[in-house]
Amino acid sequence: MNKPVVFTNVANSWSALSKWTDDYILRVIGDHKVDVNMCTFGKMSDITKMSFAEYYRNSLAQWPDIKPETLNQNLPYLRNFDCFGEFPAFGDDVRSQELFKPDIHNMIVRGAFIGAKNTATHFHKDTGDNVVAVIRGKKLVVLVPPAEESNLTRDPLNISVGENDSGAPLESHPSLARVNNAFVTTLDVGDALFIPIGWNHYVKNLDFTVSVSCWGKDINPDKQHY
Ligand SMILES: O=C(O)CCC(=O)C(=O)O
Repeated sequence: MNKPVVFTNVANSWSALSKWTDDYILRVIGDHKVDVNMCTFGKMSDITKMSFAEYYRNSLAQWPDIKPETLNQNLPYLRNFDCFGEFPAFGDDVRSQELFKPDIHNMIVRGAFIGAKNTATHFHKDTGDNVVAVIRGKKLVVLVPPAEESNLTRDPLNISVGENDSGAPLESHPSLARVNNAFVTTLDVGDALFIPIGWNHYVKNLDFTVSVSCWGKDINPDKQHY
């Protein structure tokens, strides 16, 4: 399948939804050091290490010590955190891997994205099919089909789109000015979005959000499924 699909409420039965309380997450991960992107709207390479507990508590509190005028440039974001590899106790709490067929996707990679309201990930495309599932919070996702990739203008310093932004409508956003068919959706707790390989996507957290991305890859390049 090469079209995005929203699976509403698909994750409602996963134990993560009830089990991953602040107390539980902080107890399991605690002061483990994590790599955090310090400039959501700047260079993706600006990474700093901090304790998970410090990161998580500040994200919940919307980073009270960062000055509001620099908040959008400096909002830290913990992306693709290997919580399943580092903390096997989380392993079965999320079941998005079961949405993939092992004969097509013979390698599964999972990572958590945990961020304050307004944290975002620039337009990019993945190296596998992806299911993004929301465990807590709400996400805005903008998808651009492969046929429109050359119409996308990548402007990492000016990517803010959607709710609560400067008010510019999506169509007039500089990155999308030449795109004819962008798809926009919001994902609530329990929802999951299938993003096919090759589709560029921009993702923004509309609240403090915990989500899990699950990539299904085909590591035999001779097989063609798409
Ligand atoms: O949740 C995010 O901020 C980004 C997720 C994403 O882009 C992905 O899983 O490829």
